[in-house]
Amino acid sequence: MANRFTLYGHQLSGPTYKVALMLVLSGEPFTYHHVDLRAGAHKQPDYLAKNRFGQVPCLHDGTHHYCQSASILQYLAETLKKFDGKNAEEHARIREWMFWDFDRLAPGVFRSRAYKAGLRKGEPPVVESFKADGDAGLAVLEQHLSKSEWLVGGKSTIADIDCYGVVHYAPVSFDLAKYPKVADWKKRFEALPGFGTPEQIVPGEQKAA
Ligand SMILES: N[C@@H](CCC(=O)N[C@@H](CS)C(=O)NCC(=O)O)C(=O)O
Repeated sequence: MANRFTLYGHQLSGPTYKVALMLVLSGEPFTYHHVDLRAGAHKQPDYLAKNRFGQVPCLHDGTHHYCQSASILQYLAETLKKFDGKNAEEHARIREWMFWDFDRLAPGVFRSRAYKAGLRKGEPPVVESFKADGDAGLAVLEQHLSKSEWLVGGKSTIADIDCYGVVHYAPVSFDLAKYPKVADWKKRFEALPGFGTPEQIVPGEQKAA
């Protein structure tokens, strides 16, 4: 039988990794379509019909296409009833982390990784400014995780999946020894059943149904 979910993405994409993580941690097999960003496949009409923003990831659930990784995580949490908050307050707290992540944590960590890998070029003050943003974001996480094991409530939720999908790439440019609580949380997250690295769970190319 064909898989219910099809993920369109790229192996080097952090937001694609977040959605793949949610699927594997939820025990949901998925079909995978590699979107060749270098060739501009994400700006072609057939892909724009799936994701109007022309970005990866995009998830098809058998009837509709969904985009924006944080929104996809919420959709999956609601429909699969996994990694979700248990009441309105927890849902709000989860959203707070996810909105904060893309605003304050991801730019510093992802950009610093791209500079380090030579995928982007930047003047030293710009590079340093993204590095400082990443450190500031990690310090916020460190502070919160010194009080609790998971970001919201007493168990792992999509808030953890969302932020982990960024922190996974932090060691490329940041010294996590400076953030021991974040390092412990990262290890706890990596011990969740089904966990995999991007290389393990996001294929480089196609993955059939
Ligand atoms: N906010 C979006 C960001 C997605 C995003 O930035 N995707 C990148 C790859 S990591 C992309 O598709 N870049 C190509 C482009 O924006 O043209 C999400 O979380 O899904």
